[in-house]
Amino acid sequence: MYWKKALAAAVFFMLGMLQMGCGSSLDHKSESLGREEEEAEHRIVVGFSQLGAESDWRSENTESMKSSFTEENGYTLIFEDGQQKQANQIRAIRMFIQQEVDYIVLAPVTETGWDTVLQEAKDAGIPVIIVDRKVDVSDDSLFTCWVGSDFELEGKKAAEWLNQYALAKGLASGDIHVVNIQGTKGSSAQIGRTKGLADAAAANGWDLMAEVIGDFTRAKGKEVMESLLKQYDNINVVYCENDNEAFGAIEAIEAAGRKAGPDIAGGEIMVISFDGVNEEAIRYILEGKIICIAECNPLHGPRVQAIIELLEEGGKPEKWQYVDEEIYSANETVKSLMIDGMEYKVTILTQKDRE
Ligand code: GZL
Ligand code: ZN
Repeated sequence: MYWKKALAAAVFFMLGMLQMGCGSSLDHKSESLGREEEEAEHRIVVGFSQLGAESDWRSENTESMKSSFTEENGYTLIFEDGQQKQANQIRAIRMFIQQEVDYIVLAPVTETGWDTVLQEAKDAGIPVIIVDRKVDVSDDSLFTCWVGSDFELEGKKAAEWLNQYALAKGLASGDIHVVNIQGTKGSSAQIGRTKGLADAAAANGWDLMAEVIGDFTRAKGKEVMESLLKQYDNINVVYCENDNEAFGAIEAIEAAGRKAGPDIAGGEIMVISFDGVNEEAIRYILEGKIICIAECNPLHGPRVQAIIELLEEGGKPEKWQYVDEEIYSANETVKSLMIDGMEYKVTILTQKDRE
């Protein structure tokens, strides 16, 4: 009876399909789960202790690290925000050690106080890569290598820009009345940038009236500038150790009825800054509110990834890896700087840089 046979065959076939179907969907599920676990096993686990989220620079730096250490690139990133407190960063490093990560990346909030916890990482056989600011440790073998900026050079560039500007405008050095709104006390960026200005002020005979901590934040920059304007009526240069402090300081300058700009002789207050990571900073430059910015490059992600890949292949990365940086202005008075025998061209920004 053909149709019965055909029906039986069809039923048998259907059952088989179902069996296959549900079986394969079950297999598929456990297979894909297994594949995921298998891939996870093979991903390199990186514990990143970021110091905080205090500035635009910091956000760009975090973004650069997160977009480098993705699962697609073969990594599992464990990200910890230290909220600008060293104790939180030390706790995060100890957690990474417990989790037996493959690498630890540390962006240290300040330079000192890392010896003990870095020794613990070394004893656990976990390489540590330092990014951005430096650590001041008794034994440099406590970290594999460092990637970041030459902060003192950044300070020298900004201060030399001011020196060339003053000379070009015929400003007497005694007529430069400058205040420094400093970054987080004890951070490499603060130490280097503060030294750059202080050495130039001493060498050029400028009146460096105050050095006050602004902690790299907009709020603190504004607060500090308000009190400096109450304290001194002859400030004509404000040296801010990052853009967020400069944005705050300019708010305070304008709230006090003054103007941020290049015309010192006309009573304007010239603002010098660092970073230059985003649109807002470029806008301030184009408006002349910030007269020059010594760039600070936040994009450490790809560099750290290359270091880890080199280490994975048994290679030995350079111990100190400095990133290249420019100096920006929209003011054409100063076109290049000579510092320690090296020439640095000033990048002159124009409206077309807005696009
Ligand atoms: C510099 C970095 C500084 C930035 C600030 O590399 O440490 O910290 O200049 C940031 O904007 O807060
Ligand atoms: Zn495998």
